[in-house]
Amino acid sequence: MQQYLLFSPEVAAARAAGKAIVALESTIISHGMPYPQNVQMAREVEQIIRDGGAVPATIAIIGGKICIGLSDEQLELLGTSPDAMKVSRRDLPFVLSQSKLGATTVAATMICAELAGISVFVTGGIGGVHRGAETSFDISADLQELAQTSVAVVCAGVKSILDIGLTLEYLETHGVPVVSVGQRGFPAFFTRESGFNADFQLDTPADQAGFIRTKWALGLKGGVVVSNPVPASEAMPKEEIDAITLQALGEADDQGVTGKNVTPFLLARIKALTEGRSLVTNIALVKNNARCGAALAVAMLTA
Ligand code: PSU
Ligand code: MN
Repeated sequence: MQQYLLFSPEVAAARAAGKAIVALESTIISHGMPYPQNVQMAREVEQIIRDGGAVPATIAIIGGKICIGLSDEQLELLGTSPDAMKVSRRDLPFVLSQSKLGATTVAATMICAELAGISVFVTGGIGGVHRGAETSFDISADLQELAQTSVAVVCAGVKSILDIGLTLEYLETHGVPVVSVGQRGFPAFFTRESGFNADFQLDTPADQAGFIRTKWALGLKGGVVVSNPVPASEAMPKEEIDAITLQALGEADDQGVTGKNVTPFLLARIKALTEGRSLVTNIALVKNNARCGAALAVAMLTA
């Protein structure tokens, strides 16, 4: 597997020095946000991680390699290429063997991070069980990955475009612990509360790192969801986002949007329907997660 990995000079140096490294996904850049905010967000998030004492490793598939750590030009390429593929677990062999440009989802980024020996990964929101999954069968591969791949994923919970209750049930069935930071409630991405609780509240990076180390030391493979609520000053009004989510879901249904296109469609529609305000919140919560993830990665070194 190592033959497919290509480390950037910054990440290679961090590995050699035994520094804390934080993985970042690239679907959020190519399919989650519009240009140029996507590339600007990616650069700022990387800097927040550096300022937090860790080294950022944004992951993507370029030129037949799993790139761990990207140059400015590579970030720009991902942010501007309309043909960048959204790559989940099933797509990895195709993009690699065909030397396509691939942006990795939470699932694929977890796989690549584990291969690269990186145990902490920061994103915005994870995929989950979609509303109506009992007929569509639409359950994100992110959940299966959390069940089997040993990487801690720092996120702001899951969006209310998903069925949050069923997502938590699925994670419980697969033995994936959901930890929350600073509150007991499990956050709903744009808002701080979802109406559901996380399994465990662990506020300090040392406690989070101790929990994660203990899970893996027991031989309990798989991920941990570290859910970090959006700062109150940046959260969206719940009534507004709920109404807009319903409208976007209706439009997806009417237009027959299915499969991997569902999540990008909903994100783009919510952004348009909120006149860009959802994007401001989205960027703020990713940055907030970057601070949390950098501190966690540093704490993992001594846990
Ligand atoms: N949630 C977001 N922004 C995103 C995604 C999810 O707020 O960009 C992306 C992530 O890459 C996640 C993927 O892994 O969508 C899930 O897609 P799907 O629902 O098709 O599994
Ligand atoms: Mn899906």
